[in-house]
Amino acid sequence: MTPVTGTPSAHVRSDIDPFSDEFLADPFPPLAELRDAGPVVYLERYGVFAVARHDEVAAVLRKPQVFSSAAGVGITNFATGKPWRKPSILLEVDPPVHTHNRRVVARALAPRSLAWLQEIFDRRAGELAADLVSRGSFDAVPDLAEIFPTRVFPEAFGIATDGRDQLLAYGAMVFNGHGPRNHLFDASMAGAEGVIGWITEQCSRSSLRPDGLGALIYAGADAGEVTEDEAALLVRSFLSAGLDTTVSAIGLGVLDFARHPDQWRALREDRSLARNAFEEVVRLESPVIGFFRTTSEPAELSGTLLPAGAKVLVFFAGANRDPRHWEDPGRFDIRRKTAGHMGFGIGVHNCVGQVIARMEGEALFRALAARVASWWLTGEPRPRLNNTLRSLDTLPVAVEPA
Ligand code: OW7
Repeated sequence: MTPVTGTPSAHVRSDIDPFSDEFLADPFPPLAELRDAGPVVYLERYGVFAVARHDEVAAVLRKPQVFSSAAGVGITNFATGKPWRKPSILLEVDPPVHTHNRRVVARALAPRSLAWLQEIFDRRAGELAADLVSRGSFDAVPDLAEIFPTRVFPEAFGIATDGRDQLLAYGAMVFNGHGPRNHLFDASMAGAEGVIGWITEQCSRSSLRPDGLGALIYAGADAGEVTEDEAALLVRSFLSAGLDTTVSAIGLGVLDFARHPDQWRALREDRSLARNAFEEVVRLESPVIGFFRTTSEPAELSGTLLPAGAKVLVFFAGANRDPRHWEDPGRFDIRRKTAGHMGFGIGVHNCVGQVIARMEGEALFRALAARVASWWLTGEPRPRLNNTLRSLDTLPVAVEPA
């Protein structure tokens, strides 16, 4: 089953398991090990290759014709294994199909559609921040990180606004679904039928408010660029990738600030740093740990020969803390030059929603900076394990009002 017959000996082998609970709870020490082991490492346990250095991550992502997404960007090779859901026509495709579909999606995210979003985000961020400050202490995961994106995204996109639980449950399935069929995947699939039914319903034209971003995807169907079924799948991409990712970044960002009061003070003194602060959180924390590519032909990568049909795990989280590229990569520095980080990926598949993600993060950090003088951790934060996403399960905090 593993397409690695004739494996060259040039690459190092490792028994690190990137889908174990220990790895997912804190991936950075084993990622450092993988970076130091070599530019390309063979993961014996799964019969896949991995890259965790900045240069190799960038090199793979810049060659989509050799390092293909069409066999899936999870560990399952669609040539030999069955995807758990109908493949995404945005994420799990290559050019030219990808180029065409992405253009339809990108139109919905054009800047002219986004000016009114900033207004919604700022207003909702202000309301939420004021409410939390008045409470004094709360759990920054369910009461903040999970609330904000699940409130503003459905409002902006034009779907039902009471679907928080379904949206988060679906995101957990989608991101666990890129890993092996382990206990995390199985647990996230509990109650899948109802959740998938709800999501599928939201993807139909009739569920989308005509003034939301989602309706702009169906404009592509009206123009004959995609079929009605394809438009529904493109909407599904937004509901798959647009919630848990921002929830994760916001939760981890609050934790970063709680642990680094000097950085919070800097943001309070100059709120125009909010945008770069969010970017630094995405770099430092890498909500998406990594995705796979599959070689479409034998390929050379930093002196290592990869056979055709090989899965390569591309660690964004490794690249984002590679000391070969970053100065003091583990330091949270909201003034840092963050350009070149891989938190949104790079190349043709780079995050199509990153403009919205940044707008959400910036709006929330800015609103909090205006109202929160300081953060205290009142309990131990706990990670929420997922095969592809880093996030928190609980983050008990108290805030001192500004
Ligand atoms: C999709 C953040 C990566 C994703 C993730 C999961 C699903 C999809 C996209 O982007 O359905 O296109």
